[in-house]
Amino acid sequence: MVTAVARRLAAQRKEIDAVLEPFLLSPETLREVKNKMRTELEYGLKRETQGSATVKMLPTYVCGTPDGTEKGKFLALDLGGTNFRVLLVKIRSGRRKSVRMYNKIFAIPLEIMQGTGEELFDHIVHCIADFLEYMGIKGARLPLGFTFSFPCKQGTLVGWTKGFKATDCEGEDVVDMLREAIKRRNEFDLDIVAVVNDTVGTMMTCGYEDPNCEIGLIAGTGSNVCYMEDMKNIEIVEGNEGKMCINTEWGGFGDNGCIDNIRTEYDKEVDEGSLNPGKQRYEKMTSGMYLGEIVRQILIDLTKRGLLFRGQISESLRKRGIFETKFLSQIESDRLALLQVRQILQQLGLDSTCEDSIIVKEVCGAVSRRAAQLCGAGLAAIVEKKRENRGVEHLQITVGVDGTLYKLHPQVLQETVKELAPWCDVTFMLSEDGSGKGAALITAVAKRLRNIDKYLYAMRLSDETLIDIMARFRREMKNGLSRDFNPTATVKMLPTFVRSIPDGSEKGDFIALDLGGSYFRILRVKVSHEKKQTVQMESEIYNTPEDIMHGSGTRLFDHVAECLGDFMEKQQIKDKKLPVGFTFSFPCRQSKLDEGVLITWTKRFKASGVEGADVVKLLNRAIKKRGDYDADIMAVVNDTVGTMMTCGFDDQRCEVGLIIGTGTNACYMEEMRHIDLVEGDEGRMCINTEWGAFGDDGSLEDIRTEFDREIDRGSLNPGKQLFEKMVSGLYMGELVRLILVKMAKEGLLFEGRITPELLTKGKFETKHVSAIEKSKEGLSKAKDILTRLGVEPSHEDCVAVQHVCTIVSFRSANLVAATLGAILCQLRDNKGVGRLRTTVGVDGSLYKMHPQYARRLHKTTRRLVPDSDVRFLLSESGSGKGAAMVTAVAYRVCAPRGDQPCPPFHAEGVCLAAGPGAAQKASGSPVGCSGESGISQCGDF
Ligand code: 0WK
Ligand code: 0WK
Ligand code: BGC
Ligand code: BGC
Repeated sequence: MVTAVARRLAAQRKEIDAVLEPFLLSPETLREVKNKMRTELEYGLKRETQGSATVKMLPTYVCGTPDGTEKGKFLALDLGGTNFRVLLVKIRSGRRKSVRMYNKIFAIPLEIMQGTGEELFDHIVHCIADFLEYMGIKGARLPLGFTFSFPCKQGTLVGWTKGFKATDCEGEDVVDMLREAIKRRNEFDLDIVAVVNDTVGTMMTCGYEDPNCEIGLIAGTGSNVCYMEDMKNIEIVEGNEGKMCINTEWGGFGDNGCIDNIRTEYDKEVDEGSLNPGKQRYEKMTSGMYLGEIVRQILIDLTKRGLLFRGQISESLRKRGIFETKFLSQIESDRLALLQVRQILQQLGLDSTCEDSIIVKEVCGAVSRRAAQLCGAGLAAIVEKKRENRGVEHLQITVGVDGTLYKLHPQVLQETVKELAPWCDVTFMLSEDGSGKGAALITAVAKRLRNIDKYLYAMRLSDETLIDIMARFRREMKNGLSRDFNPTATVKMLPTFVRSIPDGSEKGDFIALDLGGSYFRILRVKVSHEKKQTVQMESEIYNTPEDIMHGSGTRLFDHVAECLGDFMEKQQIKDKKLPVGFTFSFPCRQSKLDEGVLITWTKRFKASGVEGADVVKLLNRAIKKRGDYDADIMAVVNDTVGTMMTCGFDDQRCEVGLIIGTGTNACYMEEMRHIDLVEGDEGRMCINTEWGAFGDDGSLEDIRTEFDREIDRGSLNPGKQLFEKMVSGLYMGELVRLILVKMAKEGLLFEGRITPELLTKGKFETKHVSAIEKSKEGLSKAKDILTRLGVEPSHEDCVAVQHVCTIVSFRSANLVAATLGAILCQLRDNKGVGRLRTTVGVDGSLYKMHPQYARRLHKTTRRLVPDSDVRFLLSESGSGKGAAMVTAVAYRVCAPRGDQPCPPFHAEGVCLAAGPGAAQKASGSPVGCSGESGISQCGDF
């Protein structure tokens, strides 16, 4: 008898073990789950796989954790967990740093959760009204932070989870739905500033106490985690600097079947019976909403097998959802005696024996333990990723946690993480105050940045606007090229008489002058031709004092001639009359290569008596006046042209020259047939656009801001070079300073402190903008720079100033991309090709020194002109080499066969276009060029 009972019990035991065995996950299995989770995390971060990833990795645009300077009064809503809470959060910063919260919990009836979206948001607004009434703050238009614990992409609901299924909400903007409901009620108004996920709110709440908290975990009704990821790993968001919080939405892990090997038939049962079958599979194995159901399914199965409740499946057991999370943990907790378990089962309408309660307890334990282990495996993948991101051997990190399930079973999860991520020392910090506090902290930061955005809104240019500016600039180019409109055109499209880029046959010994950028450089350029064409350069930088820049033209050119004399002395070539190429980086009208009539000064120069004069003549006069050396100025070129030629030396595709430095400008190879101002239709000529003057006719007024107008008013040439003043390095730092002064005056920065230094023009330089936008050390640089301006900046101030720098420099890169885009379209159409392949030679301190500028420019250009393959080639050696190349070409063309240099050269336009005729037409009379010398290489490639 006894043996028969023992055998039956043993058989029962065996059968129960078999049922529960799949819930006992081995360390290997858990490690496998961790690795699979890691793979899915990476998929979600990558641009090409993000679309199909099951773990969505949603960017939250939260780029920092609290730093204690947040302050103000905020309303917070907390929807999506067990309770719907409305909170009033008062945050104090500084020495009396504190957060006080008042909240009220409201029920969300099932019919509201699963009714229409309108009903749901009306219900939410009804609760808010009730709360505002209760707090006596109905009239206060408080800023609101909305914890909305569902997957949202930039505020748009991706899909409902957990118990929610309200109609007409998926794909809709949550803020809009709430705003409409508030409008419908028309009783109060709120300023909805931020929508955050509960994991993010939880991380921020804990981060307020522990700055090492960079992960937020919810193990509650639902299951999810967020963490601070390095921007460089987030491909779908612009920018590489700093971090951003990613809401993983790991609940969807396994929706592609990758963990089907551990899903049991009970899991499948629960999924089929859920509101969203096939979705949130991982969540359905790990979160409070479903664990009870899994237990119930197992109990039903065991009962059907006669192993439980005497094989009787009661009505109660058939009832979905009877095993709430709280019962689960009560039943399985060791503190509860079996009798009490039976009482709970009794309460649930389940008549049980002692054995039954032991089995039920076991089943609850197995299911919740597996949930905790699976959560641990997922979390281990995250902390391991953080360790790699930081590149450290051993990681110390805090995880902010919330959720009813976690609160009931913390150990197993922590042990699993420890086992699977042994190199990580993880502190679990239970969020005492829920995510409402976190939502209020985010609102405080967002409100601040938004106020800044309010100022800078006009500086954020959409692609639509950029494409429009591209079209406007294209029109200006056309006007500049046309004989009729050129006189009134703002973009002067100046012919340069450079007809091609170097073809490798240039050679000789040249002097190059490079005036107009940050430095005045004089170079000796030796182009030789052993086996391969090589270029040797030696150079000197000379200072050009402001009083010379602003003095008389005579003094300026005497200064240039003096420096040249000094250079030739040092080079011991005072006895030589070397051909000189003169890079003169200002708008000059030319009728031939060795003539440049200055149209107007730009940038820092204002020397008198030069505008309207030929700078070659002025320089020759200054040299002659000295009488201690002689030089043959054979070409005057713009720095854009010099840059194009310098890069053309290495890349024959280079047909655009771009400068983004003290000033900004571009040149490109235009078809002669489009250049009305120069005779002839054959071949091409380089056009110096002088795009700095774009908008001088008011055509950019719609995008110019009050700060741009202030810059212009305070400049050497008001009303001129308006585009340049929105873009280039001479003005960018000052633009930022003016914005900071205004924001400080409005109390948005430095607690309203304004110091004499901050009020001093030019005190905030463009190099400061570049330093502050540097990735890792940007904020500390901001602190140094702002401290030197005497404003005692808070961390928040530094974040805000970095934000201002980013928006100002971003606008610059976007505007240059728009005008460059217009030139690329012109080249594409000129060639009549569907897809343009070309190279842009670039130079200039802003492009070179600013950490993000080049990347942003490249990216926007490719977005604006998608049907083009553009290579950006940085000019390593400046435009001096290019000027020497132009001189070499001019020299080569007019040099008689053999190496005797030809007499001083006054060619009217060096034409290398195909066929002898071209030379004829260009100059009208044959001047030394034979017309047949190696021309085939040039013309458009
Ligand atoms: C409390 C947080 C709330 C979150 C909830 C999750 O304030 O934002 O949604 O925890 O836990 P649950 O209530 O779902 O167990
Ligand atoms: C270096 C070139 C020079 C040009 C300058 C522009 O050699 O011709 O004017 O770049 O950059 P900036 O010095 O104005 O930043
Ligand atoms: C939602 C998440 C949320 C989690 C915890 C999941 O169902 O998709 O957005 O964070 O539940 O509440
Ligand atoms: C000048 C251009 C020059 C550019 C870049 C502008 O101010 O007008 O000629 O190319 O600066 O240096």
